[in-house]
Parts: sequence; C-alpha cells; structure tokens
Amino acid sequence: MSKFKEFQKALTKAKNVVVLTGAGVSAESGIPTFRDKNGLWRQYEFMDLATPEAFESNPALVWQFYQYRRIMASKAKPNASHYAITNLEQKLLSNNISFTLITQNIDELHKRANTKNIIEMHGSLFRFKNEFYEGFKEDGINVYSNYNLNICDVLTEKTCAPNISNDELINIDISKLPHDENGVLLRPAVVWFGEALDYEIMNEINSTLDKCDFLIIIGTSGVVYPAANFARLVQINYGVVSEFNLEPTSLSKSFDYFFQGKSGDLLPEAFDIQF
Ligand code: BV8
Repeated sequence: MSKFKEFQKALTKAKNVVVLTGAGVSAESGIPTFRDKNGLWRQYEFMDLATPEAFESNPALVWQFYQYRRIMASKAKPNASHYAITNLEQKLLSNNISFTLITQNIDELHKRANTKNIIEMHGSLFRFKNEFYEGFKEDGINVYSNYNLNICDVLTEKTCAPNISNDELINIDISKLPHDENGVLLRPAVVWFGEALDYEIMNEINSTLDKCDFLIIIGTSGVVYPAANFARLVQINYGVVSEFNLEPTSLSKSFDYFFQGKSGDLLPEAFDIQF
C-alpha cells in the first residue's frame, strides 16, 4: 500500500484530528514566508520588528510593517491548501471525528476559506488591542476586529511599502498612529517574540493536544515555540504525527508520515479520504 493510502486509512481511524499550519500554507496565496528571501521588508529581519521592544522604540516603523502585511493579506486569496483543510474538516465532522485547526498564521486566510474550528494562536493582522492589554483573545472590548485598511492618514500602501528610497521615508509622529477613544496607542493583536501567548488560548490548545490522536503539520519550519513543541506532545500520547512541507524539517524523520511538496498540490489528494 502506498504511504499516501496508508496515511489516508490511518486518518479515517482517528478520533480527534488536529491540523497545525504555518506560513507555508499561505505561500501559494502570494504571502512570503518568514524564511523566504523575498520575505524581507525594507531589509529588516522579521525578528527585528515582531517584538515589544521594537514597538516601544519605534511604533511607527512596526505599524508600517504590519499595515503592509494587512494590505497584502486582504488582497491575497485562500489557495487550494486552505480549501483542502476546510473540506477535511467537513468530512471528519460528518464521520464523528473531531477537528481543530491551530494556525500560527495571522493572515485569516483559513477563516476566509470557511474553516470553522480555528485557534489563531498568534492572533490576527485584523485585530487590534491597546498597547497595555496583555491578552490576545478577542473579547470585542480589549481585543477587537478591525478590517479597515484606511486606519489613519500616515499608514497608506505607499508609506508602508516594503521597498522605498530613503527620501520617501516619512517621519511619523506617534500622535498620528492609531489610538483608541481614551487616547491609548493601539497595536496589532499579534503575539510578538518574548511575549506570552494568551493564557486562555494556550489552555484551549493544551486540552486539544491532550486529546489529539492524529496531528497533521503543514508548512511550518517548526522552529518557533511553543508551536514547535506540539508534535512531541502528541507523540508522548502515542498519537500519529504527519507532516506536509516543501522540504524536510528537523523533526520530519521522527514523524509517522512526511510528504514533500507544495501543500496546494498534495493536500487535495491526501485529504480525499473515503470512509
Ligand atoms: C513565548 C506572529 C514565553 C507575529 C510569530 C524555547 C526554546 C527556544 C526559544 C523559545 C522557547 N520558548 C520561547 C522561546 C522564544 C521564542 C522562540 O520560539 N524563538 C525562536 C526563534 C527560537 N518564542 C516566543 O517568544 C513565543 N513566546 O514562548 O513566551 C513567555 C512566557 C512568559 C512570559 C513571557 C514570555 C512567542 C512566539 C510567537 C512569535 N510570533 N508570529 C507575526 O507574524 O508578525 S512567529 C512566526 O514565525 C509564525 O507565526 C510562526 O510561528 C513562526 C515560524 O514561521 P513558519 O510559519 O514556520 O514559517 P517559516 O517561514 O519559518 O517556514 C515556512 C515553512 O513552510 C518552511 O518549512 C517551508 O519549507 C514551508 N513551505 C514554504 N512554501 C510551502 C511550504 N510548505 C508547503 N507548501 C508550500 N507551498
């Protein structure tokens, strides 16, 4: 039996399936991954900008970076990977198998592909919070959705572009950045390096992984914690771990299944399971 067929057969026997995605699942929607060469923005490393320290020292630069990504994400469309995951969710649910998608991505393409049970563990480009609030779980008060691309005059597609010459760079006064009605500076409700994930979201993830007997990891380099630890948590509970990636990762060899290639090519066939 082919490895694919074996994978599909094992998947139909699962009880609680979890899918974990990373930037690779959005690559075919035209959104650069973090390790892509063309993923750089104005020659900054992603890690230079996705930290509370960067926001503290230069909120205007960090806002330009995230507003650029908000505009990119709003223009992007879900690809075959996103829709294959939605189809899998529907198939599993109609066969009384639970399904949870945990995504590291903040582009909301899974939501736009109509996957229902999603945990956005690192937040969303389309949610804001005031800079002093610790949590990331959307409550409509402290953390709330904002899909408006014209959030303020100084953060336009032009001023936030990834490659602009020095003389086009504008000096943005902090007062011109998005603030809430109490005059508190707003920030994207995304988890930065060195920030703890939302307590409630982490509890939900841990209880989901405790029950998971089949983990499918798609398009992540598996280097950022705590997501990088999820496979091990499933393995210690004797769950099956599978991975779909353009290239092997450091843990691929320890997984029950590894399928190499573009997720947009592999997933529609892999998830075309018969019960
Ligand atoms: C925390 C949101 C604690 C923002 C992101 C333990 C050990 C070591 C370090 C740590 C540790 N615990 C904590 C740390 C520090 C740190 C960390 O892990 N550092 C790394 C660098 C070692 N972690 C944290 O800081 C986390 N916080 O643990 O808090 C704490 C507790 C109490 C009090 C204070 C603190 C928070 C980390 C969250 C950071 N935010 N994103 C934003 O997006 O702007 S991380 C971001 O990068 C992503 O969300 C993702 O998680 C991560 C990696 O990206 P990937 O998604 O994997 O993308 P990448 O480009 O790397 O890879 C793409 C893959 O796709 C590749 O494998 C490629 O081959 C593949 N691919 C490409 N195209 C395709 C494809 N596959 C299939 N098809 C294709 N077409």
